[in-house]
Amino acid sequence: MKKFTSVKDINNVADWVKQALQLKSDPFANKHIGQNKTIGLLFFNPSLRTRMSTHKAALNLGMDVMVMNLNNDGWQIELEDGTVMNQGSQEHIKEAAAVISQYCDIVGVRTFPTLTDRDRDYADTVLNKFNQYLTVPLVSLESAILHPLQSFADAITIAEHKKKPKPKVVLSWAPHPKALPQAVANSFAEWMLQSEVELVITNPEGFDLAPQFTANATVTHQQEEAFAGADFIYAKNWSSFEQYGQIGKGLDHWTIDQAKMNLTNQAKFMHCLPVRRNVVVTDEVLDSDYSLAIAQANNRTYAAQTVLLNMLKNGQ
Ligand code: AN0
Ligand code: CP
Repeated sequence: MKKFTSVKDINNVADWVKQALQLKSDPFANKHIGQNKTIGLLFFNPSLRTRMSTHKAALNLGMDVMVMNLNNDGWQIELEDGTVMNQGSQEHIKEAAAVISQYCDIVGVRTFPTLTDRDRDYADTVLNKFNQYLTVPLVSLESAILHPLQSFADAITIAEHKKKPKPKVVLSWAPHPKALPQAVANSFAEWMLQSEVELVITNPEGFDLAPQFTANATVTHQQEEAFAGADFIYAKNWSSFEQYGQIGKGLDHWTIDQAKMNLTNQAKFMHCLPVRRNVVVTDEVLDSDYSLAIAQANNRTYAAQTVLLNMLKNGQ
């Protein structure tokens, strides 16, 4: 496996979830496989879960880990070919990726979108330039448009907690004061459409996700209608894809609270974290015993470990 940047890089979600649950039950079984192998984790943006869970996954496989915060500690990287580099950028991606490939056997990259230039963001330029110039396998640690390690962990969590073969899973938009990427939502939709679930997406008008990730999904602008009979409520804010990068105004009634959860089939509540309390979701829901947010974060380790194990076994 040369790259893990989307659900398209794996053949079967259910098989991968099974592998992850197997690893979770015996996390140190493959401790020898990563011996004398190094993973480099490159961050252009902040992270708690992705950084620590991917690090832990690598340690569980016996790997060495190098973490680099590229924005603060690295040279400013140029991505365009043929540029006269007499402005801000100090090092071209060609050299940076070639050098990093000598130090690392696997590389992870986190990069957020601009939320101002939709074409550039949806071309996933930073991730794809690394993919082009690295000579070792690449793991997305959340790109401008997708967050596959998160979605994989979410699929594992749903498999662990579902009470019927084909649960109703609702992805609900929720309010947020700042513009956020669509990556988590795009990716969750993409993975759920490849899973044995009934996916319903609910968001205000003007917040429909990119059709390339949501084709065949049911979309409704009526949140309460969507919640009826739901087995899982997955909350997430995203800024507008249509009015690119705009945030919602006057949409506070989209906050997820107990009254809305009462409309569901005793649904579990999910969120990728970090979450703004009493904006996205009320304390009562997040602190309830049906919230899976902390369990999802735990499964990030086993999602990452499954991906890294496949790369170590079949990466070349
Ligand atoms: C990011 C996002 O929405 O993509 C990362 C989530 C994993 N969230 C924030 O920036 C708050
Ligand atoms: N869920 C998630 O990816 O969290 P971090 O941004 O803290 O890594």
